[in-house]
Amino acid sequence: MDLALNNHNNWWKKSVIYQIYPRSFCDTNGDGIGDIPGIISKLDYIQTLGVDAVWISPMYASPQDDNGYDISDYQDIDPTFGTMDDMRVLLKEANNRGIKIIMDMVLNHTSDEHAWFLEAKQSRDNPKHDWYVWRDGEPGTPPNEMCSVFGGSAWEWVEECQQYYLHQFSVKQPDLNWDNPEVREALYDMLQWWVDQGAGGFRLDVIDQIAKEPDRMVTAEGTMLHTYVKEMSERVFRGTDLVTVGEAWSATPETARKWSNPDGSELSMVFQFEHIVLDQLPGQPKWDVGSLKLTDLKRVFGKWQHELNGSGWNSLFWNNHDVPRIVSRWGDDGVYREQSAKMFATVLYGLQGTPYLYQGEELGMTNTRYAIDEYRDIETVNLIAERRAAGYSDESILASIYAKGRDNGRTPMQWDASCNAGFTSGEPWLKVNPNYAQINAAEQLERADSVLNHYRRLIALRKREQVILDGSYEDILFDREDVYAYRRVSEDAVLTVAANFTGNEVEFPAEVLENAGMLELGNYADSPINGTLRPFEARLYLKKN
Ligand code: TEU
Ligand code: CA
Repeated sequence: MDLALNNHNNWWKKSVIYQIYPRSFCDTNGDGIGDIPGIISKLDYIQTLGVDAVWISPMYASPQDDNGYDISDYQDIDPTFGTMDDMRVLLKEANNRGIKIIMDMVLNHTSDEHAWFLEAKQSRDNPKHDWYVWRDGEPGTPPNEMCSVFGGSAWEWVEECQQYYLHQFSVKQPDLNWDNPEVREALYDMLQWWVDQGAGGFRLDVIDQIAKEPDRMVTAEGTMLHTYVKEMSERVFRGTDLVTVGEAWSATPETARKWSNPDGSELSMVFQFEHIVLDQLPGQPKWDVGSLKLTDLKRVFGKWQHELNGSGWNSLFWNNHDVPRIVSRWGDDGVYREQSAKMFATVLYGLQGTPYLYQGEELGMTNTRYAIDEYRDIETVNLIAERRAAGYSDESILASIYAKGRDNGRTPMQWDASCNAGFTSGEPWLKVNPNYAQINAAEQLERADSVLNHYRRLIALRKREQVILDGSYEDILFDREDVYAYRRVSEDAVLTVAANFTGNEVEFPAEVLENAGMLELGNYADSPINGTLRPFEARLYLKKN
């Protein structure tokens, strides 16, 4: 057996990480925005799920242009969410329950209202000027064609300096200059400060973009990238039991073996999106909607399972705050909502890697359809303006937003059937999904066959069964476009998963039962039908040698 897997420092290989989007989690003061006291009040709920760590999207001081991913002070909490004292209570209360808190760190950029940038933009000879990325140019003629992820040019003119600054994201998110050693030192000190406050780890936002080379139009995987990440790791992470997860849209299995090298030289694991963009049309923006081909999903999952086994570590997820809800995307958010939600869970939780459970996913929460002026996400708001100006109809813009808009995943958590789903006593910052009377935590906690209880069983299973951690992976009947089946094999056990990705009854592949053992978990209350998989049916078999 892989020795590294027994190392206590690798606790996160056996764990499930719950992600909280704090704005939408639980509001305690009636201002319509979730807050830290709200998170504290739900720690018992989180503990019930059996997760070991919680990643919380940014709550630092911020003008909230990108809901906190624009930080104006890394070492303070935004009044929207509470105070630093609230944060200390949260760290302590979580710790008392054996739950680690993973801080979401945005190291690629700050807010344009961060003290560093306020100084940097004053003049070219300000000591902080070089902390950001500047290029000369003429007003109206940016240095090159680089575009912001949220639309428009990635360059913004500053009159005082007669220069442009780079912003890969919104104009209020200027890029930090990692080539300046003072910047790196300041960030490492700040990270260390959070370790001293009791943080259990870090999720590193767009970490693959820190070493950008704008003159070559390079954003991800710049020449110095892994040198900087190694330096950061050496300074802050090494020899600790922190979990560090790098968000890297650009990652390939090859680069992932660097990011998550088992020697600990970079990060614990990589968080990459190859499987989750498979319904994107090649070369097209995410807004042009395609469909999923199941064999593509198998190919991508299989590739990552094989290529990282023993040489790296991956994150497993269907949802986060940037993507639509999986049941609405590739499952069924109507009649078979519960079956499809449990099916996705079953397929994912049998794989090697660390699963991430995004708030509401444990309830099978769905996408929403709002009026065009009810969306709040900066990416969506910019899209509406841009596409209207380009002559698109509101109807076609809405079709894209319904399918891919980030607010789909950001509607308030559905706690119970009371007004506003028990999320707030006030006016929620983003409308609550109207289906909360049917879909909510209170109801699912009580019901043995709920999506929530299915997740609890899967999380417990992962803790129990070593084969999920280190077994080999093989596809069963790869070519089938309706059924995903695979086998994980170790010396002492075989775990087999078979799942119907369609809303029809399909033929159950007999090959699944070769060496499969007992049915351990399924997503239908009544017993399986021989030779058939029902709509979105998933079965998990376990054999102990
Ligand atoms: O996301 C990185 C990122 O590239 C996404 O913005 C992604 O491209 C987009 O959602 C696709 O439409 C991280 C955060 O997760 C995201 O919430 C932030 O907006 C972004 O970084 C900037 O910090
Ligand atoms: Ca609040």
